[in-house]
Amino acid sequence: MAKRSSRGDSSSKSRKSAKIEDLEGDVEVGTGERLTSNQGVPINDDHNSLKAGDRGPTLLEDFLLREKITHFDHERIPERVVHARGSGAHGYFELSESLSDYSRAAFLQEPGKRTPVFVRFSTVAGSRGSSDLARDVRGFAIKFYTEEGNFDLVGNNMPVFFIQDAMKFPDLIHAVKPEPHNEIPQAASAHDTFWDFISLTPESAHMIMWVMSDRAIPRSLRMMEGFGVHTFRLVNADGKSHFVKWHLKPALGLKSVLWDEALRISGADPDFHRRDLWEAIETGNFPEWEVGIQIVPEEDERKFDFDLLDPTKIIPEELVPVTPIGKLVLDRNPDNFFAEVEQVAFHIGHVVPGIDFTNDPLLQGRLFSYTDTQLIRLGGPNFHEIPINRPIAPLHNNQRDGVMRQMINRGRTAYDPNTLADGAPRQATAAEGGFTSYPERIAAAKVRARSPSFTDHFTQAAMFFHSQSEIEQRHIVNALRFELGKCESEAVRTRMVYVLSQIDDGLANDVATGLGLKVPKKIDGPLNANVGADTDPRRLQPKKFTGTPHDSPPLSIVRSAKPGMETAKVAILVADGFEAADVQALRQAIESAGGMAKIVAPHGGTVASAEGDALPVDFSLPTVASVLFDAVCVAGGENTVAVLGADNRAVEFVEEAFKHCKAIAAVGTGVEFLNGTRVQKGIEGGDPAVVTGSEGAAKKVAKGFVEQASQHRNWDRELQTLPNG
Ligand code: HDD
Repeated sequence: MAKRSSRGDSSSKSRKSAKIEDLEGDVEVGTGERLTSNQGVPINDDHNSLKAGDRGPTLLEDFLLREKITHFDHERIPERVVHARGSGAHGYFELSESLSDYSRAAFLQEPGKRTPVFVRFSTVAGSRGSSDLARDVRGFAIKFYTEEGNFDLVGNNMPVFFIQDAMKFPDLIHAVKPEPHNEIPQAASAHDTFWDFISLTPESAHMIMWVMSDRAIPRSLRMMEGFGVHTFRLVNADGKSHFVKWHLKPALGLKSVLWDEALRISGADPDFHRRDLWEAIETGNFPEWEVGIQIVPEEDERKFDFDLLDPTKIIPEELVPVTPIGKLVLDRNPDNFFAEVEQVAFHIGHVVPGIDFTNDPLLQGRLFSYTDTQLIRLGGPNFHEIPINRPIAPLHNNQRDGVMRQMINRGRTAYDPNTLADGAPRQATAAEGGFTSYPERIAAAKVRARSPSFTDHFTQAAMFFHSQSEIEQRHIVNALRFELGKCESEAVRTRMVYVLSQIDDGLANDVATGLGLKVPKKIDGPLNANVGADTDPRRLQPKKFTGTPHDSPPLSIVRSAKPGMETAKVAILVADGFEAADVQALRQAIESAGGMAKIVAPHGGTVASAEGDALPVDFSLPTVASVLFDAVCVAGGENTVAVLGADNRAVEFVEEAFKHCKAIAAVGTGVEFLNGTRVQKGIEGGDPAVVTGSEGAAKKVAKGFVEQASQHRNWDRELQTLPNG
């Protein structure tokens, strides 16, 4: 039965958390009800339209058919212009440190306080149905349902952005989206228009290093960082302001996949990230992040050699450490994807008292864009009434009517000031929690211009590149070779290689070699095309980076790796006649380390052990690939060599796991099977992440395997034994 909401006043006192059942609106429970029309009329036959005779024609009178088809015809709403592909979950933010010295926001005062949240993760470039594993920035948008209203932190998994001024956002997005003449390629930046724009926009250099790094192909949404990107303000009860940058660090550590793997995953399971998030929450492995902030006193605004208002810059953690302030936990999947994940409307301008903006020109432009977007996407100005968007704080104002208005406002006054309603709703004083904007002093000429303090585009790009481990640098080079290799225009490729040479000559040379190009000594015209038509082109031209780069280890996934295999998915490859003791030892070791063991066999159903016991198969080989697992084990058994050795899919399974630097274990005849594959090279070369043992040694193998799988990958394997590429 549908639950009816109390209508008329949105200040429902009973709403404590963001659970959809608690929000006003009708919730369909979905068990035992009778089928009805949208008018509540019970339906007797939902299989046949109303016809003149059982061979037709269908009658216009059939109001049930017409209602059903009409609703169906209108099921789609415009997808997001950017960040169309997403997945989301409910959870909470728990404060661990009071921020009362910095902010008056109610949800930041009492340690231990929990605030309900809804989080939506996304890719940027692809459309709704695109693959999760595109090389792309990931959106990380959090709606905090605080008692003072909703606060949205609409961030990404990278702490910088491509451009400095919102004026260029439509150009950036037009350049990265599929090319307009043929709508190719989907969810990919590897094409001419993107690199044409980027090569003319050197302010993107730092962001390009991030997007070409493994950060752009995360192993899981649960294993990536989140950043608010812009410098924001926190304002305390005395009106004192501090600059802040928001950070989220995943409890499971940062992990990524390889590009070759990403390509395979896109085919094997395009919902890889969405499924992973869903399954983790369903199995009680709640994704968790440490939330932190970098705090800069107002008086220190100009002490850095970059501008705090420039969204292409980070504050290196060595200069201002991240102060942990709490944790974000996601513990509930949505009930309905459309109602929640699709209709959630984020806006960087949704702030609460105690949180305020800076003049970052990208942030300022975003303040306009988000409401405008919701108007077109969700159809009108009442999108805040959709359950997922409703604040848990009471809502009273004189806004009225509009498309799909849900609230039935009582009374005759819809204006302020009034006497007829005793002046209600009245403004709140600051002491009562009324929002007051930070009174930043501004004395300036009105100009279309960019600050010269925004001109250094290469110092932090070089810092990022040099802070990476050897393998990560190699991945950046390979990513650039792939992306630029897909560009048809040699002029674009050459120009881009020149831009790279402004960051680092070695990087530019390596990329150029892969493209069969030479790095040009100079290019025609100015490097920075992002200047006004009448601006002196020498102004705002960035300089090549020539100094010693700052080394910031937290920028590297490998250097800041957190060992462990919690929630790692491990395939145990078996054939009929397998050694039950092997499976048991491996499974026990994997599960006690927090991993998940999955039985993979040539066929579905069950497999029989040497003793004849049946073991349920989780996945049959035709339905999976080893790219969907973090590590692979092979159990011994009388048929292991004959059956798995003769099965191309089994051979490919272990060879790919080897190629992707994953830990591999084998016991008894499992080792013989591996010796017939490319993994033999690893065994012979003493690769520590290929752990083998003879029959009966399963426990020892399992122990060694868990140690190796806890390292996530053996990157040395790629450096030493696998060809570059
Ligand atoms: Fe944006 C969506 C993050 C710059 C205009 N943006 C959107 C989402 C995220 C971000 C995570 C998806 C929210 C969701 O899940 O529904 N955007 C960013 C970050 C930026 C950024 C971190 C730079 C620091 N965005 C940016 C600019 C503009 C926009 C400069 C326009 C001037 N963004 C939009 C939008 C979207 C959006 C067109 C599309 C769907 C939506 O807003 O609700 O308004």
